Amino acid sequence: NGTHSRNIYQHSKCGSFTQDQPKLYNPYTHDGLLKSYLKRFIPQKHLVEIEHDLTRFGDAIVANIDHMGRSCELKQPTLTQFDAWGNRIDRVNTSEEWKNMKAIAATEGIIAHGYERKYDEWSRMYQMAKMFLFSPSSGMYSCPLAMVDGAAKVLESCTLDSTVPTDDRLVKAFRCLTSKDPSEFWTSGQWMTEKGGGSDVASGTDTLAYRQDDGSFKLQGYKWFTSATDADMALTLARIVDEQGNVPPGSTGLSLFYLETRDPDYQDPVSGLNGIQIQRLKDKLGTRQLPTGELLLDGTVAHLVGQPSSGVKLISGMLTLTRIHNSLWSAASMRRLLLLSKDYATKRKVFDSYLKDHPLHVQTLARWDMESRAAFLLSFEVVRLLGITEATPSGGSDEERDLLRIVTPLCKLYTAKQAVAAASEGLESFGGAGYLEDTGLPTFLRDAQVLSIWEGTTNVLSLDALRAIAKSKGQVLNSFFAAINRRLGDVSDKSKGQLRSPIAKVHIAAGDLRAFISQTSTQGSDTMFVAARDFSYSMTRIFAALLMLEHAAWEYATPADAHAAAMWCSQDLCPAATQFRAGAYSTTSTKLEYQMVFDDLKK
Ligand code: UCC
Ligand code: FAD
Repeated sequence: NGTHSRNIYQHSKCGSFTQDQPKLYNPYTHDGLLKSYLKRFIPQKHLVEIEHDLTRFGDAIVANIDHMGRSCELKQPTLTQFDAWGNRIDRVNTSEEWKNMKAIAATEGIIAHGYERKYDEWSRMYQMAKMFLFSPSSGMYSCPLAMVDGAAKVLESCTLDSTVPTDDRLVKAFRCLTSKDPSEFWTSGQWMTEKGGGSDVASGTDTLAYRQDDGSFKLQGYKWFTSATDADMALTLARIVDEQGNVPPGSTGLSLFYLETRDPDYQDPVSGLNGIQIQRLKDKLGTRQLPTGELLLDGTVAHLVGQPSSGVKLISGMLTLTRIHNSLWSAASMRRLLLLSKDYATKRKVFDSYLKDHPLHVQTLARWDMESRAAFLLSFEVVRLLGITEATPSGGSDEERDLLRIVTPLCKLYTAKQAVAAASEGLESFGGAGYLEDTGLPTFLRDAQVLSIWEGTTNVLSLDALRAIAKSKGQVLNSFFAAINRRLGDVSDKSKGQLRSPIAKVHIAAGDLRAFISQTSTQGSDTMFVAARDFSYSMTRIFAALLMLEHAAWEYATPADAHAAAMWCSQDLCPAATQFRAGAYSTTSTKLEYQMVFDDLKK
């Protein structure tokens, strides 16, 4: 009674138990959703080749790349501003592993596949599937790659536009951004944020552009957040000063510029930089693998892209791509941590059973799984639409283009929030181990938090969804509801009555959303602005419900797919209508909310 047959606590012995750690499996072959999704959409003639490549790449991730990604977190970038003799050199020091990520990205064609379009409209799906596998193991290298993709998209559009004169520099930059040759491959920055504003770029930007005799410009300004400060080039915004010294104000006063950070024609003889000083690197909660800096532009030579005064509109093309990548990262990090947690549930024993045999733990994982499926399906739907608009002769139908425009901000804002919640749940699923730095797990939570901030915050993207609706005079909404109705009908036909109840819930939610829109439209635009976030959540949940049901109605779907869809549809799919009925957007409520929030600041 209470005696031990042998003393295991002796001298240096610390007990005989050690916990088996979670194992990373091939993230392609072990992600049933990704595999089945690609099988559902990609024609067999392409699928064989694509699957082969993704399986090989998944193996490489397990064998090497994931460890390199972890090293990027452990060997964070530093800035050396001065040399021993007092010269300003502004050198960003990055690890070998970080540099190797660039080479891997090039060789694997992680950007190139999207532009070579070898697999027609499915090229984007292939490219983004690779990105999906790479992201959580890339040591945040997927951030510069997202900006590479965004910049390539803008430059491709500009160089294809016959109304804009072809600029050889832009053609060369596009070639480098989409190259598979590591010695030629370039990364790009996206410098939009200044001290005065990251959301309200129009008010925040005071960088000035002075025209030079050779047609180029010199920039003077201060860029407050620049990720991947080691980039080869950047797209940035500035205001062109006219001959009288006048500076155009507002959004339409902004023009888009292209610059090379180390342009051979304009290099500082000591730092090698093109009129740029790196003032400091940001000390951040997460994304610590990534050098994010503050840049002083002092005579940086840059070249106008497109027409003057159309900077915001042009850079929106970049935002579309980076927002898609943000969604993809959200979904990928959710799925990756979940895969680790699933494995851990088979290894960790508590109260005499493995975690996998505790139904409450399984339910926790299943709810997280459901969220990750929705995030995945939303992200890949946007990718699918992007591929159609880029690589089909018609450029897609009006409905497909409208959906791409509206679902991009919705998907980014919703999946980012899901990723933060999932990362928190994910860490908890490992108990105390999830909180320990040397497990590598806390990185998931730290890095997830940025997803809802950069590339447009949740509120700003909710307002972008309203912008898309207003700009199209409501047409994108018509397309949205038309797609919901028609595609739900297809699901109903295919599923032969099996998904009747969740389908009915989506129809009801879509009806509630329509009613909400017509009721608020009679109350003026203020109501819609206050409701913007709930409205965006409603559209997203309804659209994700459609996607989950479509996947569940596919001929090779599993009962788990149907169950996940039913689980998703049993939540409040239209919180805007629920809140509206509760009076949440009334003037009285808005005034009281103001008091709730700010009364404490009164003396
Ligand atoms: O955070 C950043 C980089 C982080 C690192 C990269 C991570 C990548 C993901 C990685 C995953 C691992 S870069 C900074 C990101 N910044 C933002 O996202 C800015 C947030 N603010 C906004 O989005 C605002 O809504 C603005 C700046 C776009 C709004 O500006 P304005 O001045 O109010 O704009 P307007 O006047 O409404 O729009 C100007 C024009 C209009 O076209 P026209 O001239 O034809 O009427 C708009 O319709 O731009 C058009 N436009 C758009 N077009 C505006 N937004 C869009 C859009 N989203 N799509 C298409
Ligand atoms: P603010 O605009 O001041 O927002 C503050 C709050 O106000 C937010 O909660 C926002 O949702 C809310 N808000 C704003 N407007 C409204 C509104 N109209 N209605 C309701 N609510 C509103 N930028 C770049 O250009 N390039 C980069 O490479 C880059 N890298 C970054 C890297 C990191 C790690 C981080 C954290 C940021 C980076 N950014 C970069 C900046 C980022 O894009 C901005 O921080 C972001 O867009 C938000 O802008 P802000 O910081 O000015 O916040």
